[in-house]
Amino acid sequence: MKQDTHHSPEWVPPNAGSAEGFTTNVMPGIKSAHDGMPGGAASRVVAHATTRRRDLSVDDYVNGVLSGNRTILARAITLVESNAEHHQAMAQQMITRLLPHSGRAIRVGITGVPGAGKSSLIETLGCKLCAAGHKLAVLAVDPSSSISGGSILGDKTRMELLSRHPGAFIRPSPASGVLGGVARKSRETMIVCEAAGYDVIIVETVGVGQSEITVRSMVDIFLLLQIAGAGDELQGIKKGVMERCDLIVVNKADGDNKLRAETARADYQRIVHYLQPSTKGWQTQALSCSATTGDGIDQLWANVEAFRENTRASGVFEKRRQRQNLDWMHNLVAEQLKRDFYNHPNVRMNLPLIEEKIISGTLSPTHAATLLQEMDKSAELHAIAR
Ligand SMILES: Nc1nc2c(ncn2[C@@H]2O[C@H](COP(=O)(O)OP(=O)(O)OP(=O)(O)O)[C@@H](O)[C@H]2O)c(=O)[nH]1
Ligand SMILES: [Mg+2]
Repeated sequence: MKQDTHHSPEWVPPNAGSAEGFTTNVMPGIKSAHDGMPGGAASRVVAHATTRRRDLSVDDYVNGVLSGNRTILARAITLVESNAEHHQAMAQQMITRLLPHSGRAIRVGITGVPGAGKSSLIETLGCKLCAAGHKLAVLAVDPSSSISGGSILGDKTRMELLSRHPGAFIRPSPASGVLGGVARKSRETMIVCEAAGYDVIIVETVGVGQSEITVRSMVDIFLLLQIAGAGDELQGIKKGVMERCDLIVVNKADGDNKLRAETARADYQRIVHYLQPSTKGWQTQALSCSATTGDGIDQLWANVEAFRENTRASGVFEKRRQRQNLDWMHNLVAEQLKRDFYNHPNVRMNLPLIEEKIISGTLSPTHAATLLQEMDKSAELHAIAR
């Protein structure tokens, strides 16, 4: 029987014949209503048949990830991103077992204003890297998803070629939680991808606010993508951002824009000499490239490799990772303490009234904080007076 692989469920081994006892072919759902129910309008969409996926054990996750199974990798990341408590417990066990298999990739952060061409650059660079035999994972840290619930980076569409490449794995930003939580999940996602054999990890983020600092704290090398011509205020170029990056790359150096891009590059190259370098022993470089034509992309990657060699030799690379691990631990502790605090029954019970009192001016924020902390220490339930 001819297999319609498109509808083959993902648990089916690629070589499974029809005699394997698997449901190896799922028929597409029927589009028009035909359930015989009164009022069944033809326009009603009938849901596709859904299949319950088998729950995986920690062993399944670990073995699947280590063998490079993409489906399990994707599910392992979903586990990491889950806020459910039993998922988090499993995720921690999994991460602990994957950690010894991680750390061998180069971790590259890319920031820049919306439209600078980050995704396009990752597409062009990524295709080159994959063609050269690298395995590339692209992650996104998207500050908008923590505020509005929407995602500005969750677009696979602009990395269409790359997303079809078997050597590439693209994962949009986790869609929930405060940025701190998103960062924790992205760190763990990075570990999972490295354990699955990805040797280049690229983290894309939009250059707004805290997200840059967050991404800097989890990558080895940080790249600021710029475009010539947009005013500095538009690009949000503050001294701080430039002092956090190791490479400044002026993108869209093509066509009419080539000359302006080159001028901008030269300006940046001059400026960086007056700034504090982001990485000890490495002079921040200004480059130009075009994600569209591919010009300058090889040179860009050569700089990333030079950075890695240089910082490895000086020990700065390893030191940064050690410090990042310490920060990671402290962030986890802070996050956990905060969660426990707000989950304490006394705090949960009294918080709404306390907030009311602060708003009406009958309780000072400092007093309120002290009150809450005392409640948090008490094992007995205690309601404050109105
Ligand atoms: N001419 C030219 N256009 C480019 C280049 N790189 C990107 N673009 C265009 O710039 C627009 C934005 O590119 P993206 O790659 O989506 O930019 P981004 O920085 O990822 O944007 P966000 O994800 O929204 O923050 C698209 O229309 C691209 O086609 C380039 O090198 N040259
Ligand atoms: Mg993008």
